[in-house]
Amino acid sequence: MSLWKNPVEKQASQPRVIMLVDLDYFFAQCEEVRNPSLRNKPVVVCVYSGRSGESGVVSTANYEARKYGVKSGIPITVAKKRLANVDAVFLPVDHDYYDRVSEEVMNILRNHADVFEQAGVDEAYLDVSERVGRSFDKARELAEKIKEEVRRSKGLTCSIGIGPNKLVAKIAADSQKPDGLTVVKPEEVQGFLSPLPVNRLIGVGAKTQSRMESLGIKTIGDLAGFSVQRLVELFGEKLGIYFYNASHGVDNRPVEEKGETASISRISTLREDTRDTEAIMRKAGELCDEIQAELARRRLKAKQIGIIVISKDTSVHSRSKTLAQPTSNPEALKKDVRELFERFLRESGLEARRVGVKVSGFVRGDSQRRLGSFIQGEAE
Ligand code: DCP
Ligand code: CA
Ligand code: CA
Repeated sequence: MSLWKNPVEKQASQPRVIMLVDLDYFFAQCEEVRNPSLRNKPVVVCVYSGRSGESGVVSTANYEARKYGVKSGIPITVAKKRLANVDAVFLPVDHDYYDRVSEEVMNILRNHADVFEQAGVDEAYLDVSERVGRSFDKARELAEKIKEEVRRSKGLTCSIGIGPNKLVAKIAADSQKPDGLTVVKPEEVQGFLSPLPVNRLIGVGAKTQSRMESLGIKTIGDLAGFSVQRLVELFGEKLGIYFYNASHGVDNRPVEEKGETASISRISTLREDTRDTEAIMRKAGELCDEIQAELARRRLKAKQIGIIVISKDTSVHSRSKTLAQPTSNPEALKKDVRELFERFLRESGLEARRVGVKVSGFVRGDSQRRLGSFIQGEAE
């Protein structure tokens, strides 16, 4: 089989420079930002199951609490015991707040990437190859700048890993926390990975780890000592080849903007209930401007545009159309939005209380590549 003859996929001919930015003790750090008097105290963010006062698990804890062995996933009761004699603070999760902070940080990060991929609520991959001229030293400077900007504007610390691919960047970010910055140049990859325990590789859970241990594989270096044929015999073709590549620090997955939302929408309440197109357009025009700013920031154009009308009786109505040309031009957006509202007012006798504008069917501003499909969520 051809895969066996040349199992290690070559790294891309042009070396890439990939960054993984991960916010430190994220939910707990958000709580510290909201209430600075929490700093220096153990802070435990909890998912209360609601069954009884203290049933549930720890979502995350700040580093002060981690000194006492409190971490994600342990029961709240256990955390309370470990912090029994300490002035610790237990708080319920507030996802809306963390999501807002996350979005603001992601907007900062996105601005520093050639290609941006959000990989979780508190982490993102940035392909910065072009903007640093493929220099790892320049990438380190950029990372320091990013850390400073996130700290200055949001009050948050993060840990950054830089490597020639996602796999190395992620492991590098994890290797020094909190407030870490770890750069692994291509020639340093094998030396960096070899001493680490195998379970630092994605896909090596407790079961695989104990299986590997019985084969004498404790570190990533041990794994790298196996031939690909042997690993395929042991773990099957797909996993065997993956383990072989991963243990040698090879990972060709691109950074992709697949996490991008499928639509951007804004909605707002009118001064008073109305059927007047001009009154509606004063509000809807503002919404178009906000959407245009968001499209510009993400360097996107939209191919579908829609309006939402919520009437006095709270019923939700929508109209949408596909544009001949993708656009991010605010005047073009407003013209289509006006048409859609006029159509709605012709077809319905209702008064509008809240109005919304939504765009979707994104293509990149500089090409026609389609990014997401149109999701039609509203009831007619
Ligand atoms: N999270 C959770 N339950 C888990 C793991 C995580 O609710 N078992 C939530 C809370 C975390 C957030 O996801 O704040 C991000 O997870 P991370 O794994 O990145 O962990 P933290 O950011 O909390 O800590 P670290 O400083 O180790 O990154
Ligand atoms: Ca984190
Ligand atoms: Ca994370």
